[in-house]
Amino acid sequence: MKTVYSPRHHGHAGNVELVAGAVVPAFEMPSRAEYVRARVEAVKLGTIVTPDEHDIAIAKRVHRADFIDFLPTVYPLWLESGRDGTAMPYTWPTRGLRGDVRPAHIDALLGFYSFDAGANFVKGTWDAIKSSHDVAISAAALVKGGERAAFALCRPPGHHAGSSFMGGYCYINNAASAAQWFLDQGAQRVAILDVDYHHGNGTQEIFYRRNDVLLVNLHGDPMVEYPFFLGHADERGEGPGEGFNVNFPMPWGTDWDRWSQALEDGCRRVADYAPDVLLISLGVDTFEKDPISKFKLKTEDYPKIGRRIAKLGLPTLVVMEGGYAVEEIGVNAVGVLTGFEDA
Ligand code: SP5
Ligand code: ZN
Repeated sequence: MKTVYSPRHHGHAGNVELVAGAVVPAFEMPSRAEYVRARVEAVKLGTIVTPDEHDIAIAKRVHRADFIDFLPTVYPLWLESGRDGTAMPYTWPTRGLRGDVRPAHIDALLGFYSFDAGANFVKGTWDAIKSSHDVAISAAALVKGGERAAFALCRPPGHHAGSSFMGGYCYINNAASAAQWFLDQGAQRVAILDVDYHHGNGTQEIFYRRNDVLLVNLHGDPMVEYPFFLGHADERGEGPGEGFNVNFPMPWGTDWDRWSQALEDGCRRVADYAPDVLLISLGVDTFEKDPISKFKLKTEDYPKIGRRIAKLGLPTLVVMEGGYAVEEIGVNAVGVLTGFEDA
């Protein structure tokens, strides 16, 4: 399988985030993508290609245009306001405040377009966001062109980004945009299987009222786990989308035995839907040694994930999401892909 990768992710570096009341170096860092790329090369998974440039209008099919247009302006506005370093929000229009009036100040705009303080900007962030989206659409084009599968080595990730908000290291929802791109290219039904440790709240929000995208999410129980405010089992979709959203929240400590049962149930839902194409939101933060997560998957489990997905027999686009045990991220993520190829 081919991998699409862009070196332009490198400029998105040196970010900080808030953890337990302290500002610390962000867990989402450039070496993540480099460990994955190195492992793709080491196991000779297939050719690594650089993405083509794709019109950002593609992303506006799943995101509000004003949100997408805001992203390249963030860091220039931040500098204009006399700051440097990391741009991040500190206030949000939550209950009791006006969320319908777009403010003018950069501090307010950051909160207006975010649900947390986890999608921060440095000088090279916009270029990395754009390149990550180019990676996803270029890899989708490989699948559309007849490849059985392709790997979009996206960085930054995307599944927490919704129609008009960023958060959780995510800005543009690469998987959602690629899913929409397949539909716009003539696909009738698309399925997304999100195996990242965290619930893909952005993807869920984007497709919640739609019946042309089935979304299956396996993740930590939002009662105790980030992003906390979405991802419960009773969220099944709304209106025409009812029944097209499937959540499998699982408790801290979940191991392969339990997790693989949810994978089996999720794969059956995908098979029943019989989509034209399958997207995998691939996070390997389910790993036992992940520094911010509490599942117990082992390195030997990742190829089994790939094998089960391959058994669906569908054209498949794998989109990189999370995973923060940096030194093992390559072995684990590429383990899913080699498992897929071996099936
Ligand atoms: C794409 C993705 O995986 N985003 C995850 C964003 C998680 N942000 C919240 C991190 C909360 C960290 N809690 C840290 C406990 C460290 N001991
Ligand atoms: Zn995650």
